[in-house]
Amino acid sequence: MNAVPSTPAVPDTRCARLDAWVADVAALTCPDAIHWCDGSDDEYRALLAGMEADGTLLPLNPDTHPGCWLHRSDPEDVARVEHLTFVCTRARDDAGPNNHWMAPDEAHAKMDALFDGCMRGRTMYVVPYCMGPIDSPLARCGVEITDSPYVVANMRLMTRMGAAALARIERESAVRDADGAPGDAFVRGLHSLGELDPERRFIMHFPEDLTIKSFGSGYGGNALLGKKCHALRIASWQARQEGWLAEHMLIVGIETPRGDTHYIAAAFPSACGKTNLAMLIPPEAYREAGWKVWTVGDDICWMRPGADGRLWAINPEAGFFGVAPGTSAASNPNALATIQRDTIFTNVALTDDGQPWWEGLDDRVPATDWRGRPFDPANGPAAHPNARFTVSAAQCPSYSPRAEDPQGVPISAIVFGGRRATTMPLVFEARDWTHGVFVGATMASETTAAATGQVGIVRRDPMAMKPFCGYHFGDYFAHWLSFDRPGARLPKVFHVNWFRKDADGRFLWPGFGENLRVLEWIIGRVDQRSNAIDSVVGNLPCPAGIRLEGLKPTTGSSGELLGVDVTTWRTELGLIEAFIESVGERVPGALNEVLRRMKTRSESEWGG
Ligand code: GTP
Ligand code: SPV
Ligand code: MN
Repeated sequence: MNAVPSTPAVPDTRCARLDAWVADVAALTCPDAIHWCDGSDDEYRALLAGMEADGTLLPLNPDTHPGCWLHRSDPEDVARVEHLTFVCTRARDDAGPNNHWMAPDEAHAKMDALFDGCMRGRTMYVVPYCMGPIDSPLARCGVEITDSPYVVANMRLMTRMGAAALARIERESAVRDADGAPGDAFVRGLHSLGELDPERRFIMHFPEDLTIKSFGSGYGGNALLGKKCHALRIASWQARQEGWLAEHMLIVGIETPRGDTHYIAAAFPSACGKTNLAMLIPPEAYREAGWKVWTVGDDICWMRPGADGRLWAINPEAGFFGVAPGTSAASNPNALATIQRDTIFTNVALTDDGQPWWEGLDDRVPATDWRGRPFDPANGPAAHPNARFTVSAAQCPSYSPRAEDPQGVPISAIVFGGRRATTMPLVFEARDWTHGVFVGATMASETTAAATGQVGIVRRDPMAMKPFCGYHFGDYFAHWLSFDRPGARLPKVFHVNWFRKDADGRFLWPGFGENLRVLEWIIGRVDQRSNAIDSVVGNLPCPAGIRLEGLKPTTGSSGELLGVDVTTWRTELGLIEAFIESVGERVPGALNEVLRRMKTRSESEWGG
């Protein structure tokens, strides 16, 4: 057991609904103790000390990585499990073909049977948290009940957790009660590690009741319920009802030499470069000219139209749960600087002097792999390919002062992108909002290690939300289209692909910091400073539109990188059509119309 002092076991907040729920959960799960988290430093220190004592956390080298810890998860519990993740709406169709569905009654019964008595011998933690700046009208609160101190520690880094969040919940609940409004002012999340048995692992969402139940996993998105479960699956449902958007997007501010800052929101699927783009360091010539990059968020974006018609966005998170492999002084120096202290590493390797290590960091040879075995290349990579770091965003050198702004930041451009070895050019611009929604709705990407299952398979991943949209994709596309209304000043929409490869499998584009060259063209389009060529696919940069000087010559010609190949695009249009059909009749007619026009035009320009 750990050394965290327990506050009164009897719930006594000023929110009767919260008290009643906590009492019900305690009666079901039978914990030995209940701890209400206040989010204080003392509490955090005690949690860490308890986990060090029972081996859940190993301290890392205090000279090189003060306040840093290693957690080794169960080897069968290292990524999100999409096939065990359900959306449980009363009407099956509301979950859509994009979600696994179970009837709410059946799902509750199944989960409650698993939770029955599952916290015997354990402490139950009650974790009030706020997604977004605590005083922001765009922020939303939740309470996660969990028996994992590792989850509590991660939630403290990833959210605004503790007393201030509870006070907001109490205040908002009182207002709701006074108004006689139905339902809760907070999202209820119940989580237990169970026995970590992959056969008894489920993540269930009840968006109609703002409720999440997750059993049998201690891994990130399955267990830190504020993140994907609340801030994307439940929030996307709430956002549709309330007229906003909850998206799998980074938010980055690009300050130009003229002194203006454009905020860009970008949706790339899991492990496809959001953290890297959010923390980008400009190439030297750009730095010298005065370009600066400000990180607002690296994974989730909540945005809503403001009084001025623009979309205003907040990052609901307070920390980064980032992919470790591939992070280096060359690829992402800001991330590397962020994680030198007070960071929890999960499933990384260790050097012989107790420093965290992963593939792509440097050319040292690790002593121990992610499972704690002596490193042997015959066992595969030393760090798990989905090894992660958890760290407070405030430690990031490029963290934007605007990240804490309760009003959020205005979005100038929305960028969609994925991992595509072929077909997709480096960048193109959508013709208008409807075409932009089409581009997002039909995007695809090669799968990565962030979810269990085969890696490298091209699948449609609309708006990078395939695993995260809490309702029917057809309704989701219609919701996106609905923002185009009188008075709206919507962002321009783009698609990028950093991952195009040559015939030998090498990336054609250097990526990382050099991606600013593409963002410069994008900002130029927003400011009406850069030109474009109209094509079937969308607006492409003019040959000299993207500054390539100073780049190492890549293996491909710029035509291969920037252009559109007719044969592969004909195939792509066929795949897009099949996907749209698979989503079914809830797909808005406007998207079918975009496809029809693209096909007609491709026939006349590319030949039948
Ligand atoms: P989630 O946290 O899973 O949602 O992922 P993410 O989109 O934040 O992914 P992240 O930025 O951590 O990128 C993951 C992988 O993509 C790492 O292995 C990076 O090295 C690689 N990567 C990121 N940006 C680029 C790029 O511009 N070019 C290339 N070739 N690889 C990149
Ligand atoms: C992702 O998989 O997109 C992540 C990591 O950001 S997790 O929180 O585990 O979902
Ligand atoms: Mn993500």
